Amino acid sequence: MDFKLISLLLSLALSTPLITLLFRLVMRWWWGRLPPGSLGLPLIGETLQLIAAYKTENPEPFIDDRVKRHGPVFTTHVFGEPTVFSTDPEVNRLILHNEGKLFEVSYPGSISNLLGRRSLLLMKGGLHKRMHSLTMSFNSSATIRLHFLPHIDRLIRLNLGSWSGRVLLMEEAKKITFELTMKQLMSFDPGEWTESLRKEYVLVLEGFFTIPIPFFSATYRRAIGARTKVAEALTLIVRQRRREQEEKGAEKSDMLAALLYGDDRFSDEEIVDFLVALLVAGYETTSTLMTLAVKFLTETPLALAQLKEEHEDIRVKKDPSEGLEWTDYKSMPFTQCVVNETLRVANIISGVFRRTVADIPIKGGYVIPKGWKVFASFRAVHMNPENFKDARKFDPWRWQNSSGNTYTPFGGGPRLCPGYELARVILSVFLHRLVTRFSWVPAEEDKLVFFPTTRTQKRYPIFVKQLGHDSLEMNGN
Ligand SMILES: *[C@@H]1O[C@H](CO)[C@@H](O)[C@H](O)[C@H]1NC(C)=O
Ligand SMILES: *[C@@H]1O[C@H](CO)[C@@H](O)[C@H](O)[C@H]1NC(C)=O
Ligand SMILES: CC(=O)N[C@H]1CO[C@H](CO)[C@@H](O)[C@@H]1O
Repeated sequence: MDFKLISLLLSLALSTPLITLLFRLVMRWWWGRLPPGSLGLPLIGETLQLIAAYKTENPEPFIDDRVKRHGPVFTTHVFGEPTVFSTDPEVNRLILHNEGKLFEVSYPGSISNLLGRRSLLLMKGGLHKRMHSLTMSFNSSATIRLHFLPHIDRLIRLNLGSWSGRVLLMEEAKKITFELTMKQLMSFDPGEWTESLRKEYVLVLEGFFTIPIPFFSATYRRAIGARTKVAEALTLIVRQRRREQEEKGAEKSDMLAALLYGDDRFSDEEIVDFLVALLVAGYETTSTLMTLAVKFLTETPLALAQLKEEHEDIRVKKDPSEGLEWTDYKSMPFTQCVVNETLRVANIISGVFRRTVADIPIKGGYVIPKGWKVFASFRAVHMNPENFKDARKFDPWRWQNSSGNTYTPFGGGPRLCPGYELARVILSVFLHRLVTRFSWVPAEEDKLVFFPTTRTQKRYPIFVKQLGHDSLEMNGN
């Protein structure tokens, strides 16, 4: 992080309170019916307050204060631009469902450089539609059931097989999700090559949140370098698979096969950017989800006990060497409540940025001007006691009675996250193998933070102990 630079800017800005005041008055006059709010300091706006709040376990005050002062939709200035911030489920729905019509996707330039110009997150219009429907087809239950479930189960067992004593849960979860993603995308089994690619990947990801001033950041430059290496490695794979296809025809049934052999004729560059983006999407979010589910369960012993019971029932009915089947996955109702509640409390995707393509009237008689940045906060909706009783409490049982119609853990509309079904299956299988094989206790106190990404500060170290019944079996294969 470029703290020196930030503090320099800060002192510069603080020395000019008059300019701030003037700026605000001009903004108010110019934009008339803009949702109320404060733009904070010139240049950096309220970015520092936002970051400070999200670095604690309790970021709610940043939003709550502003909602109290200005209402559920307010104007602020974060990450280099004035931004309309929505905490209102109705306005969020408007934003998500009018993608491509009234709003378009918009991320800071530093992020687009890392993802690649052609990545799914940044794509617009027809190309996005084609790529998205392709990934959505991979989300379908049938594909997961037929092609991925056996691999998911096998790779998770293989990884858990090497656990003993102290385990850094977040690191292990990342290793598992990376291996799973490589398998799904390109049919690669874990090995030295995937592990060295993963190391480069970690560098790319570190670059993601070095905003606000990426140009000066060493981390960011290193990330761009790492991205080039990852892209080169993937380009070789794509070329090789194209050659194989010309010689032998399509043999594999992974994502790369769908990209290469479909009717869309994607270029190598398009495919590589797409793969990079999918690796980013799967890797960080799914592994965080796995880690936090375990953390929340550990802190809620009643829920853990009920979850264990559900999975023991499945375990005793099966031969130890047998893999999990789709019917097993479908007989985990309480696990699904745990998955939903983990997603709600953790808010791994805390919201989405968009840009307006027209003046957009919203409730309260306000107008978001054309070309403005908006942020639809999912977190604010999920943490609002009006939508969820005792909103800060991890309470999986709440899902037994309600389906939560303000609940959007994976976004929605045309950009609904394509991996959501897959993430649910991975987490469910992981929990099954974990609770039927190990007991554990936290090795250290660890804290949840939300910036730069949602994670625990110490990567959640735990001590694991094998349970008696399967010490001789289940060594994976
Ligand atoms: C769910 O509903 C049942 C019956 O309607 C009720 O007894 C139970 O307390 C409810 N559970 C929760 C968590 O609200
Ligand atoms: C979990 O949330 C989804 C919405 O994403 C909902 O359709 C589903 O019914 C919920 N599951 C449970 C067990 O409540
Ligand atoms: C659960 C779900 O949304 N499945 C979708 C996955 O993709 C297929 C094919 O595009 C859709 O038909 C499914 O509805």
